[in-house]
Amino acid sequence: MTISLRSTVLTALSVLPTVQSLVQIRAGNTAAPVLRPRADCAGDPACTCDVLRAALTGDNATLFPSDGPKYTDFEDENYSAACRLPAACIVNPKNSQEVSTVVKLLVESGTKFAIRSGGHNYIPGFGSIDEEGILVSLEALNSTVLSGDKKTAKIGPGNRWQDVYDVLVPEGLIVVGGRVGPVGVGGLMLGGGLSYFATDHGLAFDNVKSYEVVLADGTIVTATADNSYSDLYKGLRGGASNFGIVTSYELYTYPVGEFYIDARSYSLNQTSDFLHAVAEYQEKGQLDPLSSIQLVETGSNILLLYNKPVQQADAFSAFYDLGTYTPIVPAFNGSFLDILALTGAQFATGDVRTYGETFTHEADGDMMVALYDIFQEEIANLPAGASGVWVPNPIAASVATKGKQHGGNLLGLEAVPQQWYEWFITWTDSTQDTTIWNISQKITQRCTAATKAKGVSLPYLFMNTAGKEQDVLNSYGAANVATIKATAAKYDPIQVFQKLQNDGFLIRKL
Ligand SMILES: Cc1cc2nc3c(=O)[nH]c(=O)nc-3n(C[C@H](O)[C@H](O)[C@H](O)COP(=O)(O)OP(=O)(O)OC[C@H]3O[C@@H](n4cnc5c(N)ncnc54)[C@H](O)[C@@H]3O)c2cc1C
Ligand SMILES: *[C@@H]1O[C@H](CO)[C@@H](O)[C@H](O)[C@H]1NC(C)=O
Ligand SMILES: *[C@@H]1O[C@H](CO)[C@@H](O)[C@H](O)[C@H]1NC(C)=O
Ligand SMILES: *[C@@H]1O[C@H](CO)[C@@H](O)[C@H](O)[C@H]1NC(C)=O
Ligand SMILES: *[C@@H]1O[C@H](CO)[C@@H](O)[C@H](O)[C@H]1NC(C)=O
Ligand SMILES: *[C@@H]1O[C@H](CO)[C@@H](O)[C@H](O)[C@H]1NC(C)=O
Ligand SMILES: CC(=O)N[C@H]1CO[C@H](CO)[C@@H](O)[C@@H]1O
Repeated sequence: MTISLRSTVLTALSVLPTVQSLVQIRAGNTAAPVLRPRADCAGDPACTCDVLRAALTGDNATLFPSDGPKYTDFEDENYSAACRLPAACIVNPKNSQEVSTVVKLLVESGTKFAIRSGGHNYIPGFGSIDEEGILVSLEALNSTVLSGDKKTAKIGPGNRWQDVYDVLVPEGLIVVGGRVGPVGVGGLMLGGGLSYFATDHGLAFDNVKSYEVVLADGTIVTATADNSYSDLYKGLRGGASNFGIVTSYELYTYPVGEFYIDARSYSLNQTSDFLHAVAEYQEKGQLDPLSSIQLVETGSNILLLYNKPVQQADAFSAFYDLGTYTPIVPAFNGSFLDILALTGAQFATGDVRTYGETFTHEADGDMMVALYDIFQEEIANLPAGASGVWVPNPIAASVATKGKQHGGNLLGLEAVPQQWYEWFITWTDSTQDTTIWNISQKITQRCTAATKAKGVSLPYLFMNTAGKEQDVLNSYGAANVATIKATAAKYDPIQVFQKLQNDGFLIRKL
């Protein structure tokens, strides 16, 4: 299907007149072109693409399908192959002024668009759009600049976390960001952001000092906790892409030294004991804010991390007590970059399609085992070539209280130990998409029903791992939804980000 859509676009483009004759009218003697989008650009993304090609300068600024491999290199950035859609063109603005130019032109011409930072969201249509619209790729906004006093860093949304940490860790610093190197900054920061420092510092977006945002009218504003855009600042701690395009995140830095790093694999026969150990860790070990764990894959692979060089950490006694395991690497003291080296290689892209969903429950070992069994039952129905991955994320009560201490967010989190699930299915054959979707729905329905039946269900849905039709914003509670709506009404009164944005966790869907 993709190929025939592409050739349709190619054919359409080949009959268009040249760009310059359409759009550049010079104003007096100044070199700057005044852009006059043709009135008949309305509803015609290819026409708007021509206007954009004239407006943005430099390499790869506007790429058409007819640009061949250059275009496909940028189309293919998405993590899930199901998200590689053939946009009419891809624009790569180089700075916030160019993002502003793009927004103004999209609005004037009424052209549909999608915003993409790292492309790791795996819902087709969120960070991607087909030939009915334009993909605004923020990849070129990829700088990481440490402040003079090194207390904060300004980070472009187009960065991958690996590049951010490569700059900061040699300075003895980290920011509260992603756990896996190739993941994008822009989307992760909007959804909250789960790091190895959540117990100690809260979510990634609880640690933002300021946001630079391009609003619907093209103005570029900086929002902080106490300037005149403090409501926008607060709104962005939950309201995601409902208000504007974030062009920079200024994050607080924290000192970092060596970590205790222990990557282990327990036998699948021990899964029940292993999941109970996770629950026990949440009860006791996780109270130590220097500790964190990451479950790596279905079954019992785990990363035990301690933010200090130690021989062993009492926080992990529930795991030490489990007995036999296979070391993935023997425990060592290493740098934060060593952790990324361990996790980064786990995730294949290429032609792999990915889809997953989320749900939340209060920490409870027996519940975890029952849910794992449901997942195993359901993925037994997957078609050939597909497989499932089950990842509970243990969240400490302090994630909610730290968020409050850092000014508060709009997620409506309860201060109790809890599990945020992230499970996903990978496959390659696109004819299996509907089957996978159906099985995914069943997994979420059955797991949610089981947590409700036991009275341990929590309403919160983690945006960063949520599925297409999950009611993420409503899971934050009515008062927080009202705040998000009021913020959107104030900063986007003509509803550009509702009417022209392709998809997302948008208030138009509530
Ligand atoms: C292998 C892997 C590991 C992961 N690890 C973690 C983890 O450790 N912690 C965690 O919290 N999450 C994690 N995630 C989930 C991740 O946070 C989401 O996939 C997130 O969407 C990725 O951000 P991105 O910039 O790559 O996404 P994109 O797909 O580019 O964007 C996601 C959404 O945000 C919107 N958006 C992006 N940038 C902007 C912007 N600047 N302004 C306005 N809207 C924007 C997009 O339109 C889209 O709707 C992981 C995902 C994968 C696949
Ligand atoms: C333009 O894109 C190509 C990939 O097709 C890449 O090799 C090149 O480095 C890009 N140029 C810039 C300035 O990003
Ligand atoms: C940042 O983006 C520019 C322009 O797209 C590219 O040339 C450069 O290689 C990127 N830097 C990193 C660290 O990815
Ligand atoms: C797991 O259990 C099965 C069935 O009880 C047994 O055959 C197998 O040897 C066990 N494997 C390990 C690694 O203990
Ligand atoms: C890490 O360093 C500490 C302090 O030097 C040391 O006591 C400990 O044995 C080291 N841990 C490992 C796993 O090597
Ligand atoms: C998916 O579910 C829908 C609705 O229940 C059903 O009509 C359809 O046949 C299912 N498709 C597949 C491939 O399982
Ligand atoms: C960033 C990334 O993973 N790009 C890959 C996308 O998929 C194509 C094939 O479909 C690969 O060639 C790219 O390397």
